[in-house]
Amino acid sequence: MLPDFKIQWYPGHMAKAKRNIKENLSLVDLIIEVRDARAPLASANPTLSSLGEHKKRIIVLNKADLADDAVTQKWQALFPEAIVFSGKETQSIKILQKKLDQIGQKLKADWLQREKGLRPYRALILGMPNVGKSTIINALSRSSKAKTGEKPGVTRGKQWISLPNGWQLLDTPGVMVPEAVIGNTGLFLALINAIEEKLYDEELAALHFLKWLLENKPQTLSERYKISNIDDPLALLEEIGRKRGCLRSGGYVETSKAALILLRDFREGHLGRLSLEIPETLVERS
Ligand SMILES: Nc1nc2c(ncn2[C@@H]2O[C@H](COP(=O)(O)OP(=O)(O)OP(=O)(O)O)[C@@H](O)[C@H]2O)c(=O)[nH]1
Ligand SMILES: [Mg+2]
Repeated sequence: MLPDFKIQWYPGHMAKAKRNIKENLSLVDLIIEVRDARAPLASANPTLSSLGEHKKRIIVLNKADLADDAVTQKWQALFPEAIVFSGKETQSIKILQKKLDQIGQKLKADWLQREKGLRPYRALILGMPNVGKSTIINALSRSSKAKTGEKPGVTRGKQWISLPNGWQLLDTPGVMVPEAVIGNTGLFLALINAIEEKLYDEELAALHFLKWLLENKPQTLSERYKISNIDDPLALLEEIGRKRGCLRSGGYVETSKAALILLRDFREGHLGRLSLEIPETLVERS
């Protein structure tokens, strides 16, 4: 039996995050909520969403290039308003740009009707750490003004970035939602690298991920690691370590290293396009 997967949250973090979001919301006309297309529910922001209930919102399912296309289409059918996005594909940038243009035109018409002066349209980019908020801003502004990086917590402070189409986007640090972590949510957040590594045990995350793969996508293991007849997560991690040269003298396998290889393989798409959450499984479970 694997021990439960747990995340060590900082107390007080959430209250500060809420205060920041409230402050930022008062500055903008629109919320662009970025989620990860591989886990659109785990990477949602239910608590924080309720703070901005009265603001217009666009949901962007980012990193679609890493998710299973067929599954993403199902999510799109459930959330027809959501924009499926990949920072790596120009087509999806155009779709988001068009959406912003439409909303901008509506705002302008409304301001003119109410005889209000014109000003730039403003949007707040909101989402869990590492979902790709800054990358989206850079894609839209065709610049690299927003700092991006493969670890969570890259954006530290607020930054306004202007787009050629009259919008100003407010980049913000990613926000975690500890209250919302139930079932596999914490594990999925760790896998998509939305949680700082010091807050959880990476080897345990890898073992839980292997258990999930065995139950949901066993072919991934044979395709990537050429392993097909092991059905115990720890034995599987050891075998991955053996195949990837994570060995110490005496044939001892460094499973902590093997865990990092597995996590990196998933995050960089080497396990193929893989969606962690699938609408059907959610329906079956409820
Ligand atoms: N494959 C893929 N990678 C992406 C995509 N969007 C962003 N990334 C990568 O994901 C990582 C995180 O991107 P950021 O834009 O820094 O994420 P963020 O949400 O601003 O993160 P914080 O500032 O830490 O909250 C970077 O390594 C990006 O290159 C995408 O659509 N596809
Ligand atoms: Mg950022």
